[in-house]
Amino acid sequence: MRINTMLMGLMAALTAAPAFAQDGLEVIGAPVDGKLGFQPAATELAEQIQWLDGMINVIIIAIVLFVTALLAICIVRYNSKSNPTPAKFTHNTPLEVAWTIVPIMILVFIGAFSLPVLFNQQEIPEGDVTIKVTGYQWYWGYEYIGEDFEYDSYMIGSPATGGDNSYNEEVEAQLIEAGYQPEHFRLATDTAVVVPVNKTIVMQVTAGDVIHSWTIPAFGVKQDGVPGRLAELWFKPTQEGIYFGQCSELCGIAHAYMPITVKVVSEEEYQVWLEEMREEWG
Ligand SMILES: [Cu+2]
Repeated sequence: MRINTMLMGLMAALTAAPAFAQDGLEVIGAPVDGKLGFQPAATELAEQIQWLDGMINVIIIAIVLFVTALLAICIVRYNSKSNPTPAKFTHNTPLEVAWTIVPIMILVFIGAFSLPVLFNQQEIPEGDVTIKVTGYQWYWGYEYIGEDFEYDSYMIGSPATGGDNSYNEEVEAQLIEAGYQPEHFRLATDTAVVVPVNKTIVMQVTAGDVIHSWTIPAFGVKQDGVPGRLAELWFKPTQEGIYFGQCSELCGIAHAYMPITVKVVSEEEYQVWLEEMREEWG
């Protein structure tokens, strides 16, 4: 059954046409049905996080195997049948020292690798582009700092785009029209965050009503937006494409319907987009 499902998923993945949006951008950061693991890493931060996850997983698996083996040895060798007269000692100092020091060393080892990643995330560099994002019930507002425009971003299929948060033919038509595929329902938005590739983007994250959370998994970033506070995150996307995220802090009845779409474009395309926005809103 499980193998069947996996095979079917594989078949679907092999036969599906690559998802190209209207403007020639490929959808890179999106959840895929039945897939395991992370979305492709599109920033150095995401690469570091995914490497850390893999490394810690090796340690976890080794510990699980070791403890399971100890348990199995005890069950087989020291049950009442094979070991009718148990030993009576209660202490073994070298052993106790070892099982205190070894875990400390493992934790220090993990910390030595995870803390630099944490600092890299949390130390916000000077941004080439700074965008203030505000979470609302249930959409996102974007303000490009230093520019005269700001705009809101609604899920395609939400009431703001004439839908009722459910999927129907009209929504499908809107998705195709905007350059997405039907499977991008609940991920694609009517307007997207547009940023240039290989540039440092700083997002100032806040909220206007309740707590929301802005994330793009493929960038390895996630930050709660708290009303009255301004938090920051940063990323430097290394690959042009379309990336999706979803509000990640339960914020009310339509929490599932306020996705995030980021388009990473070339510097030239970004400048063209900026000009268009300035003309439209300036
Ligand atoms: Cu939300």
